[in-house]
Amino acid sequence: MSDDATTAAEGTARLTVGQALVRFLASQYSERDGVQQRLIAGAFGIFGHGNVAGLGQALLQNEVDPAEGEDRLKYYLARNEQAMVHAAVSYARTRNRLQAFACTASIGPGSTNMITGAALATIDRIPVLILPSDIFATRLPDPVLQQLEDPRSLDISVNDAFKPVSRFWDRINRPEQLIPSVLGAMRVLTDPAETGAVTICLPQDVQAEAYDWPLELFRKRVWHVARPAPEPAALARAVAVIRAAKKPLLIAGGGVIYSEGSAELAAFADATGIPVADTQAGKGAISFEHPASVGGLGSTGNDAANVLAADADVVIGVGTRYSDFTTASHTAFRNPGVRFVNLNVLAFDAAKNSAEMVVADARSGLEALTEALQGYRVAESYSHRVAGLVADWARVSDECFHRANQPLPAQTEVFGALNELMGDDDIVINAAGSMPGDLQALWRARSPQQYHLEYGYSCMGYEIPAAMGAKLAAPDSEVVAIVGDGSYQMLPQEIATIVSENLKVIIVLLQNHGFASIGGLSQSLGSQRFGTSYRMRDGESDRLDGGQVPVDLAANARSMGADVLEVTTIGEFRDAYRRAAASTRTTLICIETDPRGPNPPASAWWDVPVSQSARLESTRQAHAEYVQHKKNQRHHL
Ligand SMILES: Cc1ncc(C[n+]2csc(CCOP(=O)(O)OP(=O)(O)O)c2C)c(N)n1
Ligand SMILES: [Mg+2]
Repeated sequence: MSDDATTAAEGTARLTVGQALVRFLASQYSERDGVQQRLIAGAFGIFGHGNVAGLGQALLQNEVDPAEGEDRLKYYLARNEQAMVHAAVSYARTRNRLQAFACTASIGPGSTNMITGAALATIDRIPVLILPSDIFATRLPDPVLQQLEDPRSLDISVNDAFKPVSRFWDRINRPEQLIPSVLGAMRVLTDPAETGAVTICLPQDVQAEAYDWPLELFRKRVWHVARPAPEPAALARAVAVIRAAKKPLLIAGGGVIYSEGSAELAAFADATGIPVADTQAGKGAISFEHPASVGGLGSTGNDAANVLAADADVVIGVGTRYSDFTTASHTAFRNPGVRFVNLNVLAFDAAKNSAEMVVADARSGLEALTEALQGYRVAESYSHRVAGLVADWARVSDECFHRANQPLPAQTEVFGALNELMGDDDIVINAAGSMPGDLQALWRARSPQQYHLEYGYSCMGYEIPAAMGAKLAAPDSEVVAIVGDGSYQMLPQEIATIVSENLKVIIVLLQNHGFASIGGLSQSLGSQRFGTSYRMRDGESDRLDGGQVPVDLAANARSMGADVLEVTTIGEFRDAYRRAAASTRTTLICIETDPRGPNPPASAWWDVPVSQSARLESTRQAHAEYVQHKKNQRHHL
């Protein structure tokens, strides 16, 4: 952090903690590559007794009667606290982590509703500022409504539950504690290695307490988002490993996109011929049209990437955290001598799989690697093999995209239509269900922004609020949330927020009356799809195996102000998409799809443990298969 041109003002201002926080947040900026922008773009919130008179009053005053020189911190009224954190995360991700949102909630349930969102942010390494309200610092009226009372310690509140899911956690028990706290919070939000959920708990009395703040606190501050360069010795070690490689494979993770390193990745692939596979967060880091692009890798990856991974002698992981889906639960890399080179801004990730570590920004690291690898190129024969595998998979993808399944369309046909109809700068959003797997295997991303899959936390319900966040971040892009009927029923209510903000998004609802994903998984593990489809409880069997539940999700979306188009065929879906794209209003397109797929052919495994002992024959069989798969699992030491 360094000082901007503004001069330090003299004197103090008497403000409440809430007012000081709002004024401070409105004057924070981020900077990378010479571009400055507001760090905290706005605040989502839901008020209750914990924040209505503290932070709520401060946001009101900021909106209607700001102090001289005080910038606006725009307030957005969400419908659910978990959802507003999802929206905030989606915003920050779409802005490549250079801008974030604050989220304010009341004490108790309002605040704990945000824990899921905080976990998602921290796991996905996306900045979000979480402002839970907290119990009275004075403790005079204890126990207040919604207070957890811990007989062992009066210093514990429900907000302590944010600690394991936050990269920074603090509680402001006295006004002046706010000063080091907000400075620490901004540092973590803008540190690419440390970023995630940043939580500052605000006791309800302290929020309203006045203090004489040094005016200097509110001057414009610019937080420089670093691009650490690789250490020369580490670079040399990595280069030596790569130069010896005959069958290398690069894995592009989300870090490439957040560092805006796509051009450098393409230049690296051009120069070296090294094939590039992608993770859920990294798809689009390289265009699918690039000759080195081999697409999705791992449990839900495609055959081309997985065949290359199985054989690779050197795996170069760039900006990836190597989730189990990427490594196929540590069965993807089968070459006995395989070695890893990891380029990551976070040493924790760079060290995975006993790699040669290059701790650096993805973009500056790729640039340095390309330069240092001059003269190195994979053999022609390897490039031919890559091209052949990619062409084979393209044929499989085309089949999945256009299979004319009967009587219900396969969801892969919906994805094919979207992939063809959406523009390069449009954004497709998804997070959970059977869809991420199909999308990872099939989607042909043409830009770093187009493919927005939340697959670190894979949180059902992320999609609709995330569409709002992405639309706020990229107003000129069409934003399309693909949502399963299960996910829809988790968190549909931000449609009302989207409508009230005059935002236009498209929601594609895939109705298959339950969990195609977990249903299929259940069957493959011997659990017979138990409890995975939405059925009425049957009076006679007393089980959930009656008729379909008569829930009308289209009517639900309509009730919140969305236009709704209900279609049955892929032809109708294409027409509906064109209508939705041409409209200025938020539109939900509902289509019933086949819960049994067909899905793209699987080429890798995922470790989900099967009961070691069971009376059911289906479980015993599945366990026998499981034991076979486990044999392929390995440590990379
Ligand atoms: C919040 C949350 N709860 C539970 C899960 C576990 N889970 C993963 S997919 C899934 C079912 C998703 O159903 P739906 O949205 O209809 O998608 P489909 O499986 O039918 O494609 C469940 C319960 C999850 N990922 N997130
Ligand atoms: Mg479903």
